[in-house]
Amino acid sequence: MKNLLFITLLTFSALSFCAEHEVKMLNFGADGGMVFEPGFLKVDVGDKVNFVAIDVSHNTESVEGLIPNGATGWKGILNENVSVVIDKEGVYVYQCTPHIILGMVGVIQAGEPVNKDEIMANVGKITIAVNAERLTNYLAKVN
Ligand SMILES: [Cu+2]
Repeated sequence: MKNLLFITLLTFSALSFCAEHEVKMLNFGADGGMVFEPGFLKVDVGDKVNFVAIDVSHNTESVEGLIPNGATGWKGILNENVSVVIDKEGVYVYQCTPHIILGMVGVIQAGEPVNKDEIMANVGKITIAVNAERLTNYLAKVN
């Protein structure tokens, strides 16, 4: 009986396993000033992404129209750690709202990039004055 319970628990934990990923909100990182690190992340549907407010004055917010159809967006407040479960397959673009103008933007790919064409068609709506190549580079990693 004890063995059966043990096997049941093992099976359950194997089925419910989802990976967790960390994205840091930083004043300075490998890609320059005011960045998410890593700025591009590839995950599986059901994985959790933990945005960690290492430095102050940052947030994370999914960009309307630049996430998969039917996906749940998110909007963190300044200085807040946010955990997001990625619930739909596709590409997600997110920003730090006060620093999007400085190119503080990130991309998450979950499974197949089913909405990449839509993203590429609409990404020009984001206004970025500095470090605009970051978003271009992150989107180039989507495949
Ligand atoms: Cu920021």
